[in-house]
Amino acid sequence: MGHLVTLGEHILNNQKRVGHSTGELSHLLSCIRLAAKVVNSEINKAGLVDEIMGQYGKTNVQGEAQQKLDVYANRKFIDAFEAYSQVCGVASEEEDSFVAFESDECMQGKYVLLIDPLDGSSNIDVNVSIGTIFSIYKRKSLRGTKANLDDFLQRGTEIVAAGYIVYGSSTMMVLSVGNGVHGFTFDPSVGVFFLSHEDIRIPKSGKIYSVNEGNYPFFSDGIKEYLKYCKEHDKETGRPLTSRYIGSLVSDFHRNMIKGGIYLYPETTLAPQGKLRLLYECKPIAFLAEQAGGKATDGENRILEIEPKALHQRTPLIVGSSDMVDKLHSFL
Ligand code: AHM
Ligand code: MG
Repeated sequence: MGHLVTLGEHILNNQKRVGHSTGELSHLLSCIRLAAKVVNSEINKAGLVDEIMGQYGKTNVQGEAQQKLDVYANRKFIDAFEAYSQVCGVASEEEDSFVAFESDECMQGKYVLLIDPLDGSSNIDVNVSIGTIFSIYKRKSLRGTKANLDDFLQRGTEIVAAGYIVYGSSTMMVLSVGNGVHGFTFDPSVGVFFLSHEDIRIPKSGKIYSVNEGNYPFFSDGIKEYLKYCKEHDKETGRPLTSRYIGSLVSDFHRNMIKGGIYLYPETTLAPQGKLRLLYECKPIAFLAEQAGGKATDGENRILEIEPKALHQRTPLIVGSSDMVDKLHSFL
């Protein structure tokens, strides 16, 4: 049997590759790895433990019901980041504002981290895959000071590292530090993430389209035409395409990245900015898509180039195989 590479080794190898690295990013990634294991074990118990199932009785800043596991994951990640002192601040989809850590060690931190601790959380109660999405940026403010809003409102082109954890039929961490995308599958018997998917490339084209088609009446004419095109019978171009929609961005994106496909959450007449959050969901997913050879846009602009104006800003998202994204654009 060949040598299995662990996520820990991969992080260290990457640190060596960068040469001048101080190890801060490696420590930060190790912290995410650890917190992910803790959250994973809690998620796996979700069906058993009554107290943490169901709604927490609160809504988050966007007015959506927060599930208890959201709250749990949010706390676990933020506490871990504070304890590891590798970031000066965290912005989370579950918090109204960003958290600027105040200890001297944290304020020395070079990075800020943005996180959606449990995405797709409406799926928790029905045992469907959910995910954690994160991205890391170098701070803009001076080291030794408290993090400020500008540290978090950076373009996606400034991302240093991004990834997600998908809590699916197995738990996986998919990560990019800017040199391709690599996937690590968690082996619960030894508590270790092993490299299982080296250098993931999104096929240039695929058969899958993923969209909440219940929103059809509220889509623009261009999107409606595109969806008709997906369903037309045409032998030569292999249509109709296959429709797959879980309602968990991480899982929908992950499947499409492996198999080839397109995910879209366009603007609607009811939600003119779409549903998904630019900072917590779309930019990290766009970074991974591009690192794997795919594309991500809001229908007009490259997601990574959008200048964020607010922490909880929303944007339409079209992401996946590059030829499929181009094809959709030809309808807009
Ligand atoms: P959440 O952050 O409240 O969990 O919502 C985000 C999720 C995405 O994972 C998913 O792609 C999308 O919302 C599904 O939305 P809809 O139910 O409108 O199809
Ligand atoms: Mg979310």
